[in-house]
Formats: sequence, structure tokens, C-alpha cells
Amino acid sequence: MVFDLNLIQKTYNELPTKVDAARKALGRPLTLAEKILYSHLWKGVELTDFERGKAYVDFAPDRVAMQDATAQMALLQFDTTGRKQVAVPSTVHCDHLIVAKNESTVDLKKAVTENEEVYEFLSSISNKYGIGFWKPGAGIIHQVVLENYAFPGGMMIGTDSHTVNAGGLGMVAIGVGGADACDVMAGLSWELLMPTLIGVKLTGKLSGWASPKDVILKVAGILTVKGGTNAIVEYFGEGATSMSCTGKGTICNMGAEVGATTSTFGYDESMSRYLKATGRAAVAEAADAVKAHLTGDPEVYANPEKYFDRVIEINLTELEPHINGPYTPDLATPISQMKEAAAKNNWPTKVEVGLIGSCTNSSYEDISRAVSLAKQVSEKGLKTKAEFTITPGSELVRYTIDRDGFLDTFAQIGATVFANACGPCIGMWDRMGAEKQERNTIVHSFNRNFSKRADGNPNTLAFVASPEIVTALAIAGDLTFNPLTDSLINEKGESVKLDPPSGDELPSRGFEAEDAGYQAPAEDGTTVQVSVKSDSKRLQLLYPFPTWKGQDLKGLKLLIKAKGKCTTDHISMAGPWLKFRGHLDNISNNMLIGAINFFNEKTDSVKNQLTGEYGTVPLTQRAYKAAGIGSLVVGDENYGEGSSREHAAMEPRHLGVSAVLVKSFARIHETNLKKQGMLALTFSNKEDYTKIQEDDNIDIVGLTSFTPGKPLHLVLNHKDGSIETLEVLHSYNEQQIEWFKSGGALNVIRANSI
Ligand code: MIC
Ligand code: SF4
Repeated sequence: MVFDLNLIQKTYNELPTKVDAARKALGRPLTLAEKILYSHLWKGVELTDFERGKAYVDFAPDRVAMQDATAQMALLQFDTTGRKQVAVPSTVHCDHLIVAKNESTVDLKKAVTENEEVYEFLSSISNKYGIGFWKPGAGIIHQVVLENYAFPGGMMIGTDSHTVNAGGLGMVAIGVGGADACDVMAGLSWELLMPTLIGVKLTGKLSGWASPKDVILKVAGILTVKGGTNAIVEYFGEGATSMSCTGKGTICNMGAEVGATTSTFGYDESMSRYLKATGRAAVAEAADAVKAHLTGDPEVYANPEKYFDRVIEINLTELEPHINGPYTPDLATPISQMKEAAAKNNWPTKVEVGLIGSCTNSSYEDISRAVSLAKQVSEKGLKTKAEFTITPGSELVRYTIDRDGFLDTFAQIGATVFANACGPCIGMWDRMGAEKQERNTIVHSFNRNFSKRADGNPNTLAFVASPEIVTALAIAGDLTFNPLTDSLINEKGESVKLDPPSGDELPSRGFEAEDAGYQAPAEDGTTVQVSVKSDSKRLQLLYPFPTWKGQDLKGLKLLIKAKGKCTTDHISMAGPWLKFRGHLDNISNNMLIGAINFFNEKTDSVKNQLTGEYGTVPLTQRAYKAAGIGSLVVGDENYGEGSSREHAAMEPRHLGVSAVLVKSFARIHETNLKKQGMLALTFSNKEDYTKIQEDDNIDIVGLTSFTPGKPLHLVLNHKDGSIETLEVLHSYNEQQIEWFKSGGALNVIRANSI
């Protein structure tokens, strides 16, 4: 089934004129990213050369995708806008709430029972508002989007940071918070800071053990977790065209791990092949007709330094497989240096579990290459040393790899197949023994490896590698095994080497699935009832946040000064908390419980300034709220890194935190805070972080003349009676200041729809 062919055709019909106009207005050849951005300007936006990294621009995305853990909040917000239908094609995907424990069928059944209320809510609200609904078990949002909806040259937003995966099919696809999705579904424009452009030129060709995953693992090492902030990464060159479409998806997917707004590739043969293999020959044909507009101009790629803000070159022929981690996805170690790195850092070298799959790496190609290694276990008389698990990205992939015998081969090495869902990637892994908190090593082909992310154990060291390398390391049971050079001793005591992986880009017999798990919405949803029980523990209707009182904020207490890495996983943990994603008050009980308090180096232990006693972060904040006192959260660099979850912004808002002041923000989180009517501030002088003391009483002044580009000031009233004033910066534009004053963007939409 081809979804929304008319929409795609319409985009392509208008593309040549729009791209020509942009080329003319900018007076130079265009990158692909610019072609897509400029052809998606919101109606009436004047076409000029928007300053990269400075100008806020209104766009008109073609579609919206949401996953169940974020869709609940997005749709609870949408439900309050008074709209009858979504304004652009939108979908919901049930993938985050399924716990991986035993195996696919058992786990899925359990999830369907446990999450019945939430699935029923999402299914009926989708039905009501004209949203396509993908049932639990259908697959992970990004894989399903790549298989069904993504199209070259399109623009989409999604309530998940890995929405960027669709760049593998030549889209500009961007992760956002639910409030942004709500705007677009309500028929409003979507605002984005005009990104800077990073060009990655890929020369040579991948071979042997190297795979697309290694490209992004290397890029992550170069750019680090914040090097891509507010940038679009555009890949080009012979190395790009020689790679599969799904491989490109993997690279774009993990662009989220360098903080990039998104990543993309120009339309090529690999994309056409993928579109055809997934039943979309008509889309490939339509794209072929405008293909010059679906890639960067030749002058740009011939002379990239002139057109991109930064250019990185990677020679794929020389690329070595990498293993990134632990605890951060940018700690990149080429496989030949792992022995040394592990010894130096004292990482446990025994691999306990190898996990492949997830939205990042579960293409047919990935699985077939991994299976070529699994086959060698019996052929070479080996025994797999580590546990091994697979989480297929979609039912289409699962059914096909089952049909082609791959799952049988994996079964022979003792593998467990989990449901087509996020599972261990997001802490929905009921791993036996994890509660003992033993120090141990796992290797996976997912994208993130922050502390506690996979199994909740802070002492699990998770390393990220390609599915091929994960499989090889699981067979060897050893993190320092380098399959390119090392041998293994088999059951007969012989020394054997693994042959390099080989596989098929696409299934020679085609993709197949008996039931892909899609539910189309009702033609007319006006009579569909959506109910939320008032005593529900899982769902809670939203109330409008209070508006700004028109005065400076005085007498705020310091809630926490977070030390070091503070990702959205630290601010609003996932795993067991995912079940409260539709209930703001309940999920607020996880607010910042993973952040390290600078003053005592502990998690979830902060001083309650009203009593002088230490308590949990949520309870301390609830005490301030009850006393009618505002508070401040202070953070380090790249605060809010990682996911798109707006709960990380809504929880502090709901519990009465007034402002968040950090050295720097991750893009999505900063926007989420603004959308919810919070103050998101950065130190003008990063050293001032040291001036914030545990017992400070804080004033934020300058709000009565809150203006774009004009700093605000923070007055620190220290306990010893001394006072310090700091300059703090913000990036609010006029509209965002309006959100702040109105108590949140949703209040503005509501006011306008009455
Ligand atoms: C993730 O990978 O961290 C998630 C879970 O998919 C999140 C979304 C969420 O928190 O619901 C993301 O990346 O945006
Ligand atoms: Fe799911 Fe993990 Fe992908 Fe996020 S990164 S969508 S949790 S599989």
C-alpha cells in the first residue's frame, strides 16, 4: 500500500519552481538541505537568505509521526485545541511500552494487557482525529516510517529524537517535542532555527567488516555529543551512493547522538531500490522525474568548503569498525585499539550479552550480515559465549527474516527474539539479575548508551557497534576480540577465524508480512468517543499552565545544581517510568532523579531550604510548590541531551520550577522548555556556574522588558548575606516570549482558536 501518494506528487510538482526560486534568491547553488528547507517555507514567508544559526524560520512540514510514549502527551495537548482533524498526515506507533523479558509472543501479550488503557486511548484518539495507528507489535516508529512514509525531498517532524532516521530516504526529518507536533497537526506553522550545514564527504567504498554504522560511530567521535547542535549534516560523494538506503538510515539515525538537527542524503539508486522493494515503485518513479532537485547541486559537492559551514571527509575504504562507549555514544574506539583502551580504563572485557536490532540497525541487510556470522558458529565448531538477543524493527522485517531462515540460524546460537519494539534500547528490558547492580559489559547495535539506559543498572557498561561486530563479540564473549585479526579456539581446540560478514541489501524474494499491524482512521471521526478515567493512573487530562504574573521572579530557591552529564534520561527517566507518560502528575515523581547534585555528588538528594533537610528532588520541589515558592534548576553543558521527551520540560513546569539555567542546552530540550512557558537561560560567563551556592535565594530580573537578544540578570542572595549579580542569556524570539508570558504555547493556540 502506498500512503499519501497525492501529497508526494504535489510536493514534487511544486519542487522545481520552488528550488529555482530559492537558488535565485540566494544567488548560489544549493545544498540538498537548503532545497528541502526552502521548498517547505510556510506560506507567506518571504524568501530570503536566512542567516544560519541566527534566524528563526516558519516551515510547513509534510507529515508528523509520534510514538506511544510521547504521543500520549502530544495528543492530550491536541485534544485541547478544538480542531476536528489533523491538518497534515500523521501516524502513531506503539513501540516503546513493550517490556522485553521472555520472548516476542509472550512479552507482546503481556504488554497488550498491561497497557490496554493507553493503547485504547491512542487508538481511539487516532481514529477520531484522522491519524494512522500502528498497533503494538507492528514495529518501531522509525523503521515503519522508512518502510512506508518517508520520501526523498520531504519534510517531516516526529515526537522522537530519532525521527532523523528518515534522512536515509533523503528527507529532512526532525525530532521535536509533542507541543511542536501539536502545532503542526493543528494547522499552524512550525518554527526552527535555520540550521548551519555540515557536509560529510564520503570517498571510497565499504568492505569487509566495516559498515555504515562505523561511519556514524566515527563521525560521533569527531563531532562529539554536541558538535552537531543546530546543524544539518549532509552526506555526499561516491561513498554515499555506494551504500544501501537502510545503511544511510542508520547513519542519519545516530545523527541524534551528535545533537544534529537532522542528517540527510541525496536521492540515488539505493533509495529507488528500497522504495521499489517496499511497494512504492510509484514514489520512485515520481522522484526520478525530479531527481536533480532531490540532491545537492553539483557545484556544491565539487567545492563543499564554499557552501558548508564545516566539511568532514571520510574514506570508507580505510574505515575501521568502531566500538563506542561506555556511557556516552561519542567515545569512539577503533576496534584495533580496544584491547589497549579496555585495559587502560579497566572495562570488564567479558561480554555478557550482545543485542542487535532497534530502530537504528534492523534492516534486512543488517540482519543478513549478522546471520552470516551466526552461521559460522556451527560450521567452525564454535560455541557462542555471550547471550544474544534480536529486536526486529518491524513486522515486515521480522516476517521476512523468519521466512528466509535467519531466525532459525540465530536460534541455533541460542538467541532470543524480542518483540518488534524498542525493548532493551529504552530500559524496557527486564534483565535477569540487573537488580544486583553488578559491573558488567554488554554490546549492542542501538544508538544510545547512557547510564542505566538498557537495564536500569548503573554498573552496566554498554558499548555500541554494528550488528556484525556485536555478533562477533557475542560469539567470542570478549570485548577485546578483533575479528579482523584475531582467531578463536573452537570446541575441538582448533584455532579458527571468522570470515568477514556478507549479506543482501534487500530480500531476493521480496519483503512480506501477513499482518503489518496498521489501523486506518475512520473517514469521519466526529462521533468517536475518547475517554480518560478521572482516577486513571496512566492518563490525566491536561490543565492550562498559569500565565506569567507580569513581574520579575523573586525569592527562588535553588532546587538542584546538576553536575556533569544531564540528559533527558537523567531529567525524566524512561524504563519503568514510561508507563506514566500520559499522566503528568505521576510522571513528575521522576523529575531529575537521575541528576547528580553538585553539592553532595548524590543522585536524588537535594537540600530542602525550608527545612534544611535532604530529600528527593520531586518531593523537595513539591514542598516549594506547596509553599508557593518558585525554584531554579542549574545545569552543565548540553543539558537535556538525548531524547525529545517533553516530559523533561513539563514536569518542572507542573511542579513549579521557574527557570533552568545551564552552560548550554541541547536543541530539542531548549525548545520544549520554551514551549511549556518555562525560562530557559544560559550563563553569559560559563565560570559563573561555580558561583551558585546550595542555600541561595535567587531573583531573575529584567523580565518586564524581556526582549529578543537582551540579556537578563540573576541576583544571587547568598546565605552569608553577600549578593552577586550575573548576566544570563536567552534565545527567545518575539513569539517565544509570548509563549512565556501566556504560560505556554498551548495557551496561545487555545486563545486563538476561540
Ligand atoms: C529515546 O530513544 O530516548 C526515546 C525513548 O525514543 C526518546 C523518546 C522518548 O523519550 O519517548 C527520543 O529519542 O526522543
Ligand atoms: Fe526506540 Fe531506541 Fe529507537 Fe528510541 S532509539 S525509538 S527507544 S529503538
